Amino acid sequence: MRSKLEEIRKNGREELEHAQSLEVLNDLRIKYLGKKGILTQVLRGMGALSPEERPLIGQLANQIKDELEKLMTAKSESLGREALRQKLAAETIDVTLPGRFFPLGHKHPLTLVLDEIKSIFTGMGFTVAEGPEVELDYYNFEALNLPKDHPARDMQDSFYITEEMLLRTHTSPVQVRVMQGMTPELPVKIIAPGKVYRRDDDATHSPMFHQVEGLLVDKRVTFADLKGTLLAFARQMFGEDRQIRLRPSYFPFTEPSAEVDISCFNCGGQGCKVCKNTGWLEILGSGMVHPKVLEMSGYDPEQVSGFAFGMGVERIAMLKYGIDDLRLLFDNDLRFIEQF
Ligand code: 2U9
Repeated sequence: MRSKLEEIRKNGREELEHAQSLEVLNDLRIKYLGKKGILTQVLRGMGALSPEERPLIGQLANQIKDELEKLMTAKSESLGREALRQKLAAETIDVTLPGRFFPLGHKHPLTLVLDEIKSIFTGMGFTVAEGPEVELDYYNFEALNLPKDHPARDMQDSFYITEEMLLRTHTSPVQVRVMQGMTPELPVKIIAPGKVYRRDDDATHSPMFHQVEGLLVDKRVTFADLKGTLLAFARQMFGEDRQIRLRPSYFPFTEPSAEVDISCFNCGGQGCKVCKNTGWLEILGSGMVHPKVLEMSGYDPEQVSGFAFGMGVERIAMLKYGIDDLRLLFDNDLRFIEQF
């Protein structure tokens, strides 16, 4: 038994010495130390030994088992190191190659303009309010002094979902929701940016476009406050030497109402191609909130007053960047978008 064990030790050492791969090493582990391995078989046969011999042989077998295990661990480490060395030697990295180019995206011109408008008004103390694009007829029309039979509804031919629900035609319903949510608290001082939908589609109209509307309701708000606020906006957006001009207009939700023009930033008001020789460019609509609109949203028109305005973001972007076709803003042609 002793000589058999010594032979296992000798063969094991030799075979391990010559193992050239982790696979061969694994086979040897099974061959010598596995459940049906050579050493295990010998240990199983120890029952036939005399009681004096048994502990001595057992001790020797365990010694050999330990030795072979240690040799296997050492061999496994050295084979692993060698495999890694060979892998690294075969792998050539050319550090002189140019790096990979990851193009960085940037903001769409409409987002740039929207961000700038928001920043100008938040700088004047307005808060940004948002609301649903699928809206109830009540918030979109009724509460804005546009009852069912009002002729001005025709100008905003809409996409209806049901008789009482539609895609909002302006962001005014957001202001109505905010007013009704906070009445009688003052001031209401918000802008409402977002997508709006109308049945229009040509070089200057798209069925979906963006608006920013503004609303200030407080005690003693006057037309002069409206004019001062819009002048400050025009100058920050289009240049410090801009002038504004207000022309009488009509909206069902404001009274009086006014269209707002800025002096042409291209010619300074002399007349040129950009302003079609008028010296002025129309940028937004505005007015004092109609007493009925205040009343319907829970404010007493005898106690408070307000101004409101609205602008089309696409129109502002087209003016600011000299874009002549609205559709360019929605085509997503990188040759166009990358210019901003
Ligand atoms: C409430 C009360 C009044 C919002 C206003 C305009 C004038 C206006 C147009 C500009 C170009 C729409 O995109 S456009 O076609 N808008 O001229 N909008 S006053 O008035 C409000 C809004 C909410 C409660």
